[in-house]
Amino acid sequence: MFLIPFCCHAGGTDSMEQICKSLTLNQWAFLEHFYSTVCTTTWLCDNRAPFHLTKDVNGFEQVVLWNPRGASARVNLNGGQVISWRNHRGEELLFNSSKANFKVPKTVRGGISACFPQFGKCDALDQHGFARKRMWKIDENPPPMRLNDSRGKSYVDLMLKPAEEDLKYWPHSFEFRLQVSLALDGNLSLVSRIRNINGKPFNFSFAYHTYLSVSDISEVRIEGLETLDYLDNLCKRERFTEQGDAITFESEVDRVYLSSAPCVAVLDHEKKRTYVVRKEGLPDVVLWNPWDKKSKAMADFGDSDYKQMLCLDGAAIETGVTLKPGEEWTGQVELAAIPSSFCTDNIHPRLKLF
Ligand code: TA6
Repeated sequence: MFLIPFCCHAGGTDSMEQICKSLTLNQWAFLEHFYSTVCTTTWLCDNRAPFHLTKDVNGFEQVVLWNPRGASARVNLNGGQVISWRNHRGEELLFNSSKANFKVPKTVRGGISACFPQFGKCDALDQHGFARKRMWKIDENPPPMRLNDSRGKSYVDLMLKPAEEDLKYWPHSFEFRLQVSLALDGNLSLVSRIRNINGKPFNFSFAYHTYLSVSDISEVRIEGLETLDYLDNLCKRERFTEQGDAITFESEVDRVYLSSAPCVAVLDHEKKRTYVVRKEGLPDVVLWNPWDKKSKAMADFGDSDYKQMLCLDGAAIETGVTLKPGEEWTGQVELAAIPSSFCTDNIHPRLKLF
């Protein structure tokens, strides 16, 4: 028993998964007690569970987060990209393309990346901005967050400042702090804080480009976007109103839903799993599936990969965000993956508020 926290701390990731699967309920109860008392007071005085800095198989730096039940998340310092989120059974919840290239330090097609300072491709900036292409640093001493309950969470704080090259195309100084955390219940949260340290106001758009793993896209239903207006990227961003009940997929979808409620659910019938995405500071939602034709046109995407994924991004796109000098913006998402013996009416009580 006592080995488990130490495995976690020392980064024995594979054996940790094996050990977690073999634990009885009583052992879990003991472990939780152990974490909330002994570990947190002897290792870290702020009650957080430790994170582990490691290198992936290609030698790139990666942060591993574990929770005491065996859920985990992996964050690449390159791109500040969350590349994996697993539940306590070791099941991967994020999609990574079967042709994703992990060998070069660039954005991997999959996972979750923060798109900043633009979502899409409007001007000289790269598609979805440069933040996901830069090397992030671990921020050892971030300013405290409003209402941040770090108890029992495993989390890492990352930081990005503009490179010389970025200022040529987007001449605004900023500090971008990203906290990725894994809670005791296995929920994954990303909190971005972007501060204007420029002499002038600036405007940006933003999205957490989130590739969720699903069993079969034809069996998936989205709830929480009914009756909303959306911009259709397949029709030159023309504005439409969603007519149907829950959204299902039968062909390519590439839309920005405007001003949605804080909760959107993805119901995966085959897996009997529901993802609930809760967002704050992010009025819009991007929904994307490339379907068969576009899949074949993407070099780093398998021809049939579209069947096992969809992107559902909490975003601020239509009006973007304007920050005056010295101002800071916060945008966050919390992702939960819960069994589908669940109805939409229960979304709100089952998820704690930010
Ligand atoms: O709306 C989502 C979208 O912008 C699509 O148009 C598609 O291009 C997709 O994102 C791809 O993004 P990625 O950066 O993952 O290639």
